[in-house]
Amino acid sequence: MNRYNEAKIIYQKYGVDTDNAIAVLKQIPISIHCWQGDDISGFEHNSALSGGIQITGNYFGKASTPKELMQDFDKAISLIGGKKRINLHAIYAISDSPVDRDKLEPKHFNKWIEYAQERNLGIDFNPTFFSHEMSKSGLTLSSPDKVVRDYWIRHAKACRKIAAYIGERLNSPCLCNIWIPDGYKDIPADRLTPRLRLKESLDQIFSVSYDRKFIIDALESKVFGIGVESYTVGSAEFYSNYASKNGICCLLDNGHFHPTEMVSDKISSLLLFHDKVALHVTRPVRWDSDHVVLLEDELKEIAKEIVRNNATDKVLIGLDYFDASINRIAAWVIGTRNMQKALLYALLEPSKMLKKLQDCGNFTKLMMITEELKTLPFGDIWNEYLRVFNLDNNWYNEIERYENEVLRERNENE
Ligand code: RNT
Ligand code: ZN
Repeated sequence: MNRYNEAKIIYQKYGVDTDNAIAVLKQIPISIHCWQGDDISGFEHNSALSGGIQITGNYFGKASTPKELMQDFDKAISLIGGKKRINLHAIYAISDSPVDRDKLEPKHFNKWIEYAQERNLGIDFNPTFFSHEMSKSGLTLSSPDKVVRDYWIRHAKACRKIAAYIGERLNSPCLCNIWIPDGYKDIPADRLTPRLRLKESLDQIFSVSYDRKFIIDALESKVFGIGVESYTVGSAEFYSNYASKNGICCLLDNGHFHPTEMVSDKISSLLLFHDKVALHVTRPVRWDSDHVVLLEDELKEIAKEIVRNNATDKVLIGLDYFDASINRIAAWVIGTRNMQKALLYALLEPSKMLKKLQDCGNFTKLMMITEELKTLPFGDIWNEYLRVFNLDNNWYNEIERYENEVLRERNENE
């Protein structure tokens, strides 16, 4: 008997159907962020990364053109099984001549749409409010300067139009996520007015309505950024209230909360009041450092909340990390596979039985089973999932080959 069949019998003893777990996992889309491929540089080529986020490392071979980024993304997705989406930012517009961000149009993303169509990918989208002249004060939609605010309102409106167009062309709703860097380094004299301005800017942005079949608007909160340590305009409370009142989706980035606050614990509360919840899954190490996602406890707990609450179609899973110190393509593969592993781990939980134990107060047995589950042959089920896609755990050879044949060349030509 092969290892999968043996493992299957072991899980059956807990009432878990491993074939079903694999079938469900195959259908859960993961939105993979294009920006891991080029350290969030984009194709504008005229400003450094700003907005309180930072990338460290200078591993060779970074993509610097649409062609290179697409080629690298292709390599990554060839090593990842299951449903995938690509998450783009406005700075990845493709155009022969420079286009300012408030003048972006759907046509600047046609190449990405073709790319996605050829590979059966969905697309998600983000306006880019950082790394730009107009955000050098650190403020965008909450700026006291109306010229600045209006510029970014035009940008956000242009991006919503683009997202709705992408969603329509691909016949799959495009998540359009707004994250702004706005905040202050030191203790503000007025916390209310910047938030009032942000609220008014958002009201203008959302005054145009689109079909929810094509676009899902989301707002991403944050607690602090580098250089913006004391106050963030778009806080969790601000956006969760704004989102509830206006029928907009909240996006939770698990690097955007206080270190002992857990995003896994927040998902159920949002699910009760919203039809969708979006995630940026990342790995904060001591701060919002955006390390590559590993198969850690909090990741497993997030996956469990999605699976056991039957929310695989309500929680939109996106990744958001960027590491420039290792091979960027491997970073994509490792992080995305880990998200899928966490989902599989959750799908292999006898959750009905565990919930029952909780309800009848049998916490000893609940703890005992939860711990026993940790040493079941999970790896054999994961390998079977990979096998379905003709993949295995020896994918790194391919990265090494690509590194030698493609990435090293790139560096020499620079
Ligand atoms: C920043 C936010 C935001 C960005 C991306 C590039 O702290 O997490 O989501 O990482 O939009
Ligand atoms: Zn994020």
